[in-house]
Amino acid sequence: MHKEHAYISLGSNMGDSQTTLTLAFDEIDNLPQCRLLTKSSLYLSSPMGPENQPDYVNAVCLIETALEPLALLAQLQDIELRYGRERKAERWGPRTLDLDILLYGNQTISTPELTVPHYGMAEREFVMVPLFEIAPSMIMPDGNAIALWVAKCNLDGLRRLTTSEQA
Ligand code: ROI
Repeated sequence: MHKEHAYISLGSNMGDSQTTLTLAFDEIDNLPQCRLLTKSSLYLSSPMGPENQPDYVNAVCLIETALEPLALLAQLQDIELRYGRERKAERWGPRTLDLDILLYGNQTISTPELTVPHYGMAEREFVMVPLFEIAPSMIMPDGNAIALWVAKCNLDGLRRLTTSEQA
């Protein structure tokens, strides 16, 4: 069976976000033909987009999977729905659980359903910092070291939750 490595981002700012993310790691590990290899700490982050919404809890994980990208996306969307995700009209509004495929092997994917590498990841400190935590020597799709991408991020609104703060 052919397996690929994929990085997935997790985010939540409605309900008990820390518990949701902790449970989501297990859900991902339990998906068919998926194994969770590494997870980051949980981070508290100021909302990107509309500011009149609660802070987010964010994290990323690395999985090994035999699912094709679109099959993996469908499984992640199924988890989102089971955690109460409603697709609302408001762009960039609050959400109970958001799961995105950041990277899938070294593939570039551009379909109406899925864009990989994830289009906004470079500007999102709440993605890049947890990613740097679990993959500090990664070379990004543009050929640069991840450390360079992180160095360009604004880290003001981001804080790693300490062990004692985590649910
Ligand atoms: N802002 C933060 N801090 N974290 C997120 O996960 C997140 N997700 C989003 C938008 C609304 C863009 N803002 C976010 O989808």
